[in-house]
Amino acid sequence: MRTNQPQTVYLSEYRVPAYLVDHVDLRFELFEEGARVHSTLAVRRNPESEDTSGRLELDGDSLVLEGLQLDGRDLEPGQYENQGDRLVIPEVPEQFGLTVVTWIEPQNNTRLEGLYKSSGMFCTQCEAEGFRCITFFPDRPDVMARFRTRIEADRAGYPVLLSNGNDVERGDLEGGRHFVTWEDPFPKPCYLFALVAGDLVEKRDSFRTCTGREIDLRMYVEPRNADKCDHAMDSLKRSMRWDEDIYGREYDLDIFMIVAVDDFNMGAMENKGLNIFNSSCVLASQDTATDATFQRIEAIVAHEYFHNWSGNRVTCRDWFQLSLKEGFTVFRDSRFSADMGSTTVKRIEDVTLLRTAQFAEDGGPMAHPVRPSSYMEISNFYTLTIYEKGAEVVRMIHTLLGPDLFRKGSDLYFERHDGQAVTTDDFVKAMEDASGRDLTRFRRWYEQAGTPVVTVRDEYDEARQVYRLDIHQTVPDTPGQTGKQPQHIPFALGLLGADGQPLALKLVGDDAPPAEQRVLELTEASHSFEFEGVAARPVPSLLRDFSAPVRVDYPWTREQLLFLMSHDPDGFNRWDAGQRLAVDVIESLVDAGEDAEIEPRLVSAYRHLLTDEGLDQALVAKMLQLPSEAYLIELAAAPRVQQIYRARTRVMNHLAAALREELLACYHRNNGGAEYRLTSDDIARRTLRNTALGWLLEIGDAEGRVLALRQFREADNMTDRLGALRALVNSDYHEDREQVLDAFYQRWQDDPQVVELWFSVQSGSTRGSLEQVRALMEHAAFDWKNPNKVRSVIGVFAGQNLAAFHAEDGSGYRFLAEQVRHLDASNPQIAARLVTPLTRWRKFASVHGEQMKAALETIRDREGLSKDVYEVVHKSLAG
Ligand code: B3K
Ligand code: ZN
Repeated sequence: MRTNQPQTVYLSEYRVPAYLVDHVDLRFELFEEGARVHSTLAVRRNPESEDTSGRLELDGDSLVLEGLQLDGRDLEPGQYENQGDRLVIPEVPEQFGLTVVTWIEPQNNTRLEGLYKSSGMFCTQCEAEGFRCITFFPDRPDVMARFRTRIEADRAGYPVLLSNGNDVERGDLEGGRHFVTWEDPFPKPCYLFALVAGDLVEKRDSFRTCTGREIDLRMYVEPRNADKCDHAMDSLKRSMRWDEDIYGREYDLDIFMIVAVDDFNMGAMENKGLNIFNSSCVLASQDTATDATFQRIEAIVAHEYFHNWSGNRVTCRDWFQLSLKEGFTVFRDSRFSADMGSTTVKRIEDVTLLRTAQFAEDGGPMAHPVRPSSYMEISNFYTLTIYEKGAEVVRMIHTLLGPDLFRKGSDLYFERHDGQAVTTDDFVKAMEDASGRDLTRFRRWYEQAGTPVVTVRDEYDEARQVYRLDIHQTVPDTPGQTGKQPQHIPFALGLLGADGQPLALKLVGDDAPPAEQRVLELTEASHSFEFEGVAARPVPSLLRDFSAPVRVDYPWTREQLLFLMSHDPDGFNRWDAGQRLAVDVIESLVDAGEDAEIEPRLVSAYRHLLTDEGLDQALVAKMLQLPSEAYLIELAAAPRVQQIYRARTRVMNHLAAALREELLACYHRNNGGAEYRLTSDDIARRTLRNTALGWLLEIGDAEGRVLALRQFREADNMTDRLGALRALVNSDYHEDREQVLDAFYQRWQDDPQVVELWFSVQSGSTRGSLEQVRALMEHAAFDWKNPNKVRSVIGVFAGQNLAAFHAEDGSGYRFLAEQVRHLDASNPQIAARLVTPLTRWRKFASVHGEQMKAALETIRDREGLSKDVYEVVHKSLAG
């Protein structure tokens, strides 16, 4: 068991830094046995600080201190104190130069924070607190400095040497070594520092900005990946154009670089001018990447690029403000993706993630506000709440202000705070000042955790021709927060008449001209809205386009849902009505006997979707997906996973059997031999045919099997090849399953990204067992040091193969706990992420809950537990 409890950091204890650093001069000597880092800082006392003690404190982690000089003079042992995680110099002048020399071992760095090696190359990850693993430094985002970086390494092994900014000098050194010096003219926090050294090929392109500047775009990848850069490069250029068009933001440096590395804890990192990407989030070709991967790459390239303004030029004052940059940037990349493809489909995908995973987080032991007020380990707060709910909060401001005032607000924000480290409140203030709107109550979205529940009841008064909505909101208690205040909720809605036509909405006592959609603003616990001139009881279409991240409680009947499914002009709500209907049908079967009837109207609704070619096929492709088990579990108060799994499978099999002919027709209709393209239409066609194939194989259809085997052999792209593989792996055709898995591996074993897909198809298959997952971990391609492999086997098993993870005997929980204990020693960040499914133990029925809790306790009792895992496990077990 860990003996010393990690410290909690509180927002209320924020103080401005006592010392500022204006300039950092870095020199890296890179060797196989380690690296020596020479750092010279131009330091001065912060005039805004009340701390006049003259004491300088720098952060450090796992550093060997080799030298320390103040204004060129060596400091004697008594003049400083090296506490390991802190270097203290008790007396420093008002202004001085400090030189620190440290020795580090990147080749042994398995945490992948700071400077480390991946596939033979050196690379860095400094956000949030990785820079302190490189040298002693005030490692906090409100210390912004200009960086100059000289990298020295063996020329043959590391021909490419990169850092932030512009390369200003290069040359040869003795012993076959060389150097490059980089200078970044923009002051930045150290979390945006980056360095890369390796044997990489360069792909070049360029972009002309709105003011006519030519920007040099470069991608650096391992030679074997040279043909997988085009999509990322195109995505980058589209992002640059979009940020100019929509936000008026022009790129500032003359070079923009992207590097792909295989071992990376997350998706990518927005280092100034030198973005570093997880290979799986940047490399793609038609042959190796699925449609989903192509889309993910476009979104992540855009996200990191957009950070150049929302994150780098204007950064966070402290890590409690993380959503300032992440929420805003996710909002930006989400709108970008919507503009590049289908707005409705993108909204459906965002809301699916939010409702399945963020709502679960908000209802669990790690629930925290968009702006948290405390943490132990900041790495644990790169959460769905900070990112996705944070984006929803910005989106609500956009809805309340409208696009023009929102743009005015973002212009003011960028102008007012360029070059500063600021707070979420500064962001809201800029929006308020530019629009003249009062967002006082709206700020509660940043302060209160938990998903609000909006209860809607309605009444129709035929005599008065008035339709009334009574709306009530509550925000549930979360750990450490009770008795919450009402939040400011934009609630978009429309009303449909019996003929399916939208009604013109006119509120009693309101002068606004009638409109087919209104955004009601909920600011109190309860409101009543009366609509006049309503000739008959309408069907309400509530929370259109999911205008706020809330749960809506309204007693929908199946008739109403079927009606909305085919008539709602809001595409999102048409999809949502289908989801609600399917949820209702599946839930009603959870406790029913095997012979209970399955709602026949669900079959006809799906038949309609499959056969009416006039419908938007991208939307149909989404509407045909049944709600996931994870979502059904999230919705249930005390979920019984096995019963939910069986009920959902029954519905799927029933639909597949009843609609066999339609599925075959849908498959053939969408199986054109056309050239592979990434348009929404083409993506929809591939989704439809692979969905059809999956359902046919689910019921063991012989014709479906033949089609899948042929598609597997003949596909000219990874989406279809993987679609066929997945369908066969999820079928009862065991021999085929083994054959295609083997053939696939033989063909793609040298491509790590494809091998990750191969792993996840198996570990996420509900036909797969825990033994099979254990066998995958013994496979030659599995690598504990590579986070992608760990995620694609262990993470996917616990997150997608829910029937096996929640096995009655508790074996899935014990398995996960065992892997977390193992991984914590080498990579605490990834270990802490893996714990997530166990943290939800209180939600599950008694036996499961107890088994999950017991598994958590075995993690808690591990000796030398990391701060990351300590925080998650202790908060989950508390209370
Ligand atoms: N800002 C990085 C995330 C860093 C995570 C550090 N544990 C990627 C992004 O959100 O763009
Ligand atoms: Zn980000």
